[in-house]
Amino acid sequence: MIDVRNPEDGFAALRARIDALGEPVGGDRGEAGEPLTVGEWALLIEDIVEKPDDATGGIYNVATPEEDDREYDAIFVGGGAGGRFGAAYLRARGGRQLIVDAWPFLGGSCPHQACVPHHLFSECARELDLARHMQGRLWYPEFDESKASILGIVELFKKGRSLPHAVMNWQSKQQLDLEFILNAPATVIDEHTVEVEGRQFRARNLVLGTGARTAYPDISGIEQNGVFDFASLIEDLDYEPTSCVIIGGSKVALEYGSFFQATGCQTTILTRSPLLRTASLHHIDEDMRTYVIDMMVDRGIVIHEGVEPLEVLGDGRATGVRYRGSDGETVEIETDFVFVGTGERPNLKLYDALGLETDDRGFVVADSTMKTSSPSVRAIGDLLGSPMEMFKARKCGMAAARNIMGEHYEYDYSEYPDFFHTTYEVTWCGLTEAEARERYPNVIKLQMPPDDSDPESFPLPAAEGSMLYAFTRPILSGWFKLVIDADSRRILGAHHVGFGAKDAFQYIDYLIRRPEGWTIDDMAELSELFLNPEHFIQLSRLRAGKQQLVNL
Ligand code: KPC
Repeated sequence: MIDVRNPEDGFAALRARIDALGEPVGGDRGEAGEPLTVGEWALLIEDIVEKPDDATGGIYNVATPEEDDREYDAIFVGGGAGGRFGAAYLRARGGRQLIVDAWPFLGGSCPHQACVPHHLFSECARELDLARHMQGRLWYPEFDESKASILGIVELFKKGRSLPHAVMNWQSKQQLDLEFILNAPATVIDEHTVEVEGRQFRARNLVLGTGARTAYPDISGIEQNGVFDFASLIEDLDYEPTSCVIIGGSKVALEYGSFFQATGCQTTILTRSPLLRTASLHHIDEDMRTYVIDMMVDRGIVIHEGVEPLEVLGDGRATGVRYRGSDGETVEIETDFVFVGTGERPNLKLYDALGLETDDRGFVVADSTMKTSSPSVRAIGDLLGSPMEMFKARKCGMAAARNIMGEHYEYDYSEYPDFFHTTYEVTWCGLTEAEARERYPNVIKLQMPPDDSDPESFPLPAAEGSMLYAFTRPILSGWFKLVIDADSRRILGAHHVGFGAKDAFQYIDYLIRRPEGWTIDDMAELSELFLNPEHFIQLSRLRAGKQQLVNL
């Protein structure tokens, strides 16, 4: 056990342990009796993570009865995005909270195995794509695939991930004043009680936020070495893959597949459902889908849709995948690297004692206040199903906290801006063109490149991140569409493939979903920071003078 709250009590031993681990990054060393610095937290976390059989026990930041003797308003089981943000909100409202997490850091899978490495990989994919495309031109050397190592990039991430973890612990303790127990699994005893290392903690409410894990398909050979998901890729990869077969067509499959291919690892995607038409994704514009998939194929990714994976071949180590193609024929493909991207499911074993209602896919059922079938238990984030995105987890946590603190607050996450990466950023919100035409009689669009152009020679869109493509092979520089109801002049949907526009979609989504909406005329009033990556403002201004709106 480590108590990081009371410097007088056992703290010297902790600092001695940290001292023995070396210099913190940047020499960020704290004084005796002072709280741990970010650098010291990083050393401690890395030490624990690197030793799976570590006997350190829980890391406690729990108030003494003298400091706070109130009953807990909530115990957050899981200190990932949902738990941490929910706990912070509840604390900010004057409540008392406790987070319990089995990992030695707060922040959950995001900084450890999921969003943060994914963003690193997607940035590498984008850089590698440009370097490959520009090779031999300007100052770009011939592209050397041997230097674009999946293993090397995974190792780079693993070497650096303790620092973001450390920031989460430091911020939660020093700035947010949260109570937590880390590096110790929780046992849920009943709807008010959690046991940690033999000690029971009671609260008015439990908030469950332990996330989801990849759901492997039940096919022979899937448990062999050489088969990975987004989490085990980080923890277990110890060789350089030479080719990749991805089983599944989720966002993760598209994103990691684009990364693997960009490094030069020939990647084949085997998916039952057509890509980007899975039920967990909504509002995928058909033209956007076409551009995304065409550009993946352009980069050399092989995509087989409508197929059924039958077996991972190999004798303890994957050597190939056997699948039934869309024509019914059985096919074998050789590979030394199988990646599973079939979506995620929660593990609810921890909550057996609660008997929670679940849906037919195994997700917890909760109402819009996050309340489960057990009235004092709320569930948040990926436990509830899609969208399995950061904003939803964090806002679920906040919604749970607000309700626990006596406010009636409903969170509806049925509509939201969405995104994923290939070698591009793909971002969208609102209605597709087809959905808009079903609901409104007079729909127009602003689109680049326009339908009747030759995209190979049409040099827009172009902005930061796509200029070099625009001046060498214009079709690679992106695609976008703004969908507008010509009668009300309201913007109904926005769809973008390119670079640098993702942030705008956080705001566009909010604006177009306001009761009063957001019109082409409102858009034309904005001041574009030219070349603005999504081009929406200037194109709106070019058309807004027209009483009868038409396409552009
Ligand atoms: C640095 C960062 O935002 C990635 S890790 C986020 C974890 S948390 O803040 O708890 O949502």
